[in-house]
Amino acid sequence: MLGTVLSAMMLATLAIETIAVAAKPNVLFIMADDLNTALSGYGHPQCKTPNLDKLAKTGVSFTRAYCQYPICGPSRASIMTGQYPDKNGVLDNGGKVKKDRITLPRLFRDNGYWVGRAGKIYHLGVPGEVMGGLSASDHAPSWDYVYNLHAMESLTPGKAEDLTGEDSTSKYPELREEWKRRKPGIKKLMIPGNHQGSDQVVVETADDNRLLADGMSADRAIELLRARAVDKKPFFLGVGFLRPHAPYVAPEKDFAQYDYREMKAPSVAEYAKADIPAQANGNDMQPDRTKRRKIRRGYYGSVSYMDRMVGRVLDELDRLGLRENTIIVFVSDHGYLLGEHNAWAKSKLWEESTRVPLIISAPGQSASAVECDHFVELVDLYPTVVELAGLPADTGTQGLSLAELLNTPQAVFGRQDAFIQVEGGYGLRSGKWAYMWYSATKKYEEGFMLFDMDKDPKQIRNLAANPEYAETRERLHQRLVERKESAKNG
Ligand SMILES: [Ca+2]
Repeated sequence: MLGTVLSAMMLATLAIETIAVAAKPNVLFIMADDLNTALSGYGHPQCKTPNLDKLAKTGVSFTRAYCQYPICGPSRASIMTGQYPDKNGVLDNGGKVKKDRITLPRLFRDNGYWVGRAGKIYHLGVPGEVMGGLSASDHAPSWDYVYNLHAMESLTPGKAEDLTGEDSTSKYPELREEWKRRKPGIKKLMIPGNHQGSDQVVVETADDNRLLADGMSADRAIELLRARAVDKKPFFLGVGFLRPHAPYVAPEKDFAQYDYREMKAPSVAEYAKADIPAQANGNDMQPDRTKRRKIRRGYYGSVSYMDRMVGRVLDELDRLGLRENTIIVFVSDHGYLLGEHNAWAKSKLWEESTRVPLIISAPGQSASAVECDHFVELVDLYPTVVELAGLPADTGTQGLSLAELLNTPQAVFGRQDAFIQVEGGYGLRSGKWAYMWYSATKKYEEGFMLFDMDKDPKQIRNLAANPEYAETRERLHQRLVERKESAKNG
């Protein structure tokens, strides 16, 4: 009799423990760097991302997700604080999140979670800081545990080709020796003549995860997941991959999937016709046709490598039996221009540099393998993850939770447009329109752009000066100013 009672009590205790664990779902927050929507699951015709496509089958893919600011530091700070850049004050890569801000990971720490990161979550200068083993823009109160990268990046042994900058590849062997001699965590390592992260350098390496930043992050993430499977602590793990951020350092086998001669590059002549303000012009890189194609191959090969590393982490999550109780977010900090608008890289309001892939797969969500076409912003991720985990809402966040959209992607949603900013300019994506406004500076006149995204998705015909659209422009301008004010003061 006593035995039966004890067993019943033990069972009851066990049941309570099970419920307690289920009440605290884990979070695996995966970020890519400078990844635009070049995912096969997002309909890209050339880039292959089988692992992310598989994740999308278990979750919701957001087709109109926009970053708040298309460069690393401000975008990442905005995601982690749940606040717009004008509110949290991080408006360039030198900015840092205030120590006392209850960031998304910090909120989980405060609620009894083990919280760690492997790789780049807050801003990290690629490749200089990575080669120097630094992480100067991190937010220490966010984490119980950090894994800082220290990798050779451009200097990794392999076949290197510089497609845009001053060709410094002949200096790589000597610099590699310097890298080996230096202690990590002291100083950035810079490559002479290189624009540190914007030059389009491709390095084809051996398939050795111990040499490559994303392989290192995946390895460490796997170790950390294994430790959580043992200690059973609920966790928030941020895994920050560097690729496809330039330099395009990845194994030869990932590049081998792409023949540069088959890469579809945008037409220089078509974009050259566009009437746009000077601020919207890209940088001065003007690679020739062959180089344009090789850059695409470099970018896509890097995306495929990153995708493979995401696959390793997700496979381990499955193997450990943690998947069912883990909220998975996959997102990029901003998009990337690969010659569209005759522009390169980021920091512009164009669609290619502001729109990002976003996939969320959470326990208990009823929608899977579906797309959601609502306009959403990366500032929305903070309240979304908090709601999914059942934590108390943080009053300082400005985003809207997407949790309901994971059950009903077409449900009515409070956000009707997306708001983006860059240095000197603001953008609004609304219905069929893309509207951008650059204010006047000492150097530039005030500039406007208006594109009909139904008829002109490549954003070539600027309608801002066309009197037929004056009313539309005025309406969008008012809305943009409204959004700008509420981003700062809301
Ligand atoms: Ca970035």
